[in-house]
Amino acid sequence: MKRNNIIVIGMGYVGIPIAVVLAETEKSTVIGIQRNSKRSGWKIASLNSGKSPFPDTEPVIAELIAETVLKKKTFSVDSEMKHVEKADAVIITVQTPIDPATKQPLYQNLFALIQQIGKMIKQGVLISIESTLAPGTTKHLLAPLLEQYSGFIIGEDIFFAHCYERVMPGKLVKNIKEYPRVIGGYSEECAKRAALLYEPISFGGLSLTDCTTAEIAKTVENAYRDINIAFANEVSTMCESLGTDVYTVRELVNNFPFDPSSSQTNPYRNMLFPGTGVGGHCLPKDPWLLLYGLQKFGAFPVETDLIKTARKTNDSMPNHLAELILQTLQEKQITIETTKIVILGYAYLRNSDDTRNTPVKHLKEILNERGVGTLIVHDPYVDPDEGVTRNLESAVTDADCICIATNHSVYEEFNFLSFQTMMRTRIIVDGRNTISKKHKKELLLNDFTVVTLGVGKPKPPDQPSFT
Ligand code: SAJ
Repeated sequence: MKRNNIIVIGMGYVGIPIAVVLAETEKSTVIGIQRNSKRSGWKIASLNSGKSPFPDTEPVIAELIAETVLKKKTFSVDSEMKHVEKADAVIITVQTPIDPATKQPLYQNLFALIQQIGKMIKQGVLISIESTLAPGTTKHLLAPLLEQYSGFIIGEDIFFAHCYERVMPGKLVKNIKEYPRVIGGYSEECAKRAALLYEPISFGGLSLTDCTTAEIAKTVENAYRDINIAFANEVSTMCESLGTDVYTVRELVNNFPFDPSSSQTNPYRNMLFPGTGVGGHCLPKDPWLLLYGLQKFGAFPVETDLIKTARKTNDSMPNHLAELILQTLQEKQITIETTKIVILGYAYLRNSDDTRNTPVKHLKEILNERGVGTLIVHDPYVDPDEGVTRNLESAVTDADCICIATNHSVYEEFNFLSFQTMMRTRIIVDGRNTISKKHKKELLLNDFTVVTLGVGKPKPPDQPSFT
């Protein structure tokens, strides 16, 4: 397969890494297409000047952009779709959001893009869609559109595959090169052609399958993680009720080795961490894409309570954390209307500036709805324009409660004792088990109240009842 001219549509967390990794091989000239919209159009000039849109959190990408744009000159960005006409391969990486109310995919933009591409592509082109899709989308929705608007037959004149991404913030390039890539072809020939495109950059190997299986694998991969996080969240609330520590329970569960003779082997269990909730652009969305595909293209209905309940459990965690805060304030006879609360962390993920679907947004909304007097959010990574402060001292001054909502490593290094004289009341509610056991002991000895999500108050022994 010829790979001289590659077009990558969508210059975001997925499009930019795949574009620069392909451009780095110098086997291809890559043009990134970015809509010149108000929100993201600035990326065109920024990328063409060799600058990364996320320099702080993705240093490797910044180097690769500079190298491929300025030195090798194998990567450039434009807003014009006309480059598709000469493309040997088109990689689609646009977002596939869901409607927050109906939980159904908002495919309008994707359909319009497929129609536009269909009208422009030449014979022999390979189209790879990396965006996460509901199972059945490639085969039943996008392929017919592509054939209708191009007049070509997929598998003979043109080739179409779903080759989903496995990017993770902070490891965008590493994952592309080192993780196995699943290639979901519309036909066997399509899968083979797509494999030729990805083979030179995929050192983790390629797994070829059909497009629907690939769509299921991707959405299941994230539904699986979402359910496991929900399990940890549910166990954490059980431990609160039973007066025990979920983190101790998790350590004991996970120290159950496959092979007792060498406990370093993979544990038999891998219980995840409870917390403030589940944010990001993958887990809150992908389980719903999976369910939509089943509902729309499944041959018969299937009960999917587990997946839906997991979503509900994870979405309930901001409320649970708010209750822990309000109960603790009440125990200290602090009136909600005059209290000052500081939330540490707004990003959905540790050491990240990414606030997509952050559960802390819900925590803020709940506390404001409950009439909290003053609410301030601190985050060392997130842009202050998102309503967060970088000035911690002024934030904690006269505060009654500090709530740790995101476990940025900077908070792990804090000596919270230094806030002793600044705070009005010394309450800390730790949503992410960020404060070490040792520091927690020091704080308790210095008139702090420290409440950790998932750690219950030991219950006094019940009087034995012999009735
Ligand atoms: N979270 C927990 N407890 C955990 C793990 C995560 O509450 O034990 C929360 C996080 O705080 C965050 C949310 O879940 O709010 C999502 O965290 P994540 O670690 O899953 O990170 P994401 O959203 O960036 O997920 C991506 C996914 N990657 C792709 O879809 C390509 C996911 O499949 C990966 O497993 C994940 O990165 C990863 O492991 O880093």
